[in-house]
Amino acid sequence: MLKGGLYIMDAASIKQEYQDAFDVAPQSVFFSPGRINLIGEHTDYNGGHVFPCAITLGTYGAASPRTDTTVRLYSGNLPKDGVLTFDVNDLSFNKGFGWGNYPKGMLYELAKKGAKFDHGFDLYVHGNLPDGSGLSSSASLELLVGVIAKKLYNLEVEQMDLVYAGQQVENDYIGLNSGIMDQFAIGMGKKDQAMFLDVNTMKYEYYPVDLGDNVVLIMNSNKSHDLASSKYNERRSQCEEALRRIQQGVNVKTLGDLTKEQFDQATYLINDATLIRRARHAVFENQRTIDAKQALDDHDLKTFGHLVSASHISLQYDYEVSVPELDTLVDTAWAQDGVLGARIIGGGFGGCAIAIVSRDQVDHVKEVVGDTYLKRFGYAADFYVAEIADGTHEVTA
Ligand code: GAF
Repeated sequence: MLKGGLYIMDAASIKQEYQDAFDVAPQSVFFSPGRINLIGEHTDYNGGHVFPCAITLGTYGAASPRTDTTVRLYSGNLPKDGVLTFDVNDLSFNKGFGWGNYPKGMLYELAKKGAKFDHGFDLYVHGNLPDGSGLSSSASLELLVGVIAKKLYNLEVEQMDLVYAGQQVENDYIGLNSGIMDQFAIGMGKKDQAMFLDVNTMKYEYYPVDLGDNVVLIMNSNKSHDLASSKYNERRSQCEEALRRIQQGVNVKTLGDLTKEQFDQATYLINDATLIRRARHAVFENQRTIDAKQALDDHDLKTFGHLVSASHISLQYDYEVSVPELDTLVDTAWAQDGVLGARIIGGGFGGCAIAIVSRDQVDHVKEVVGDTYLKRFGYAADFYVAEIADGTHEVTA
């Protein structure tokens, strides 16, 4: 069923789709969310803080064990790919295997941790995370398969083990040197709660998202961020190089250990304009994230909104991960009454931005931002009010 441009799914419909694809009913059904991030972008792999939440848009999966060692995969989003198959005795990466590498990679990483797969399974997935939108459909799929494998093979693993395995799929199997934020938010999410995570220590707290009369409006540029992985990896290496140079004179383990003042005094050690801007983003964004949580503690939504917008400016000019499409969404939102702040979310180079908007101004903001975007780029942006959801779990139909 389509509603507001989005495919609306539930456990019953995914069961039916599985049955149509494989001719029998599935044994179990699971849901894995996508994620947004209130603030704290490109801080995770720099040892800083992040403030994400899982959302109700995500990926459904229906699965049943098989008696042989074959795994059959089918995606309701990519029917043209047909059924992908592999054997649990060969979990090696294969570029031509496309989206199937995420489930296969998850089994590969779990096998490295000692999981034994003595039989295969059939899996049907269907998600309503818009394609290439930066709401983390890949981490959603990784955690989905992790939770399914835990159930089908009676694995003795904690949800956090699956979170780490998901990150390893990205880093070691797929080759994207991402941080832990997406898998963490998706695996550990709780309804109506954000998670304030210090990646240096992996200590976190759940934080009720109370934005008063405001909502988080997701603004999807519909410009895919698909080709962003090489630039993402480049940003990460630039931060690592800046850190190496700082470490010549200052005793720190990560950029997240530095205060803004310590960073300022260490810039002479970096002594390169681009590296200074990259590292400055990481250090200042970390502090902004801590300050944003404090602002919410103080019920100071105005300051929270300013920090959200400052994050965008830093991502645009210092980190250089924005694109005109995202800047247009954000700039236009900033100019509207009832918008407390707006910024790009996720890795960048396309995908989504968020705006913190007064509930009674949402329709107006969607209309003005949508019209401006359509006129400038010739295709439409999409808008969804974020609903904050539980992390990956089995659902009953
Ligand atoms: C992507 C990555 F997967 C995350 O780890 C994080 O670095 C994010 O970009 C930027 O904050 O979503």
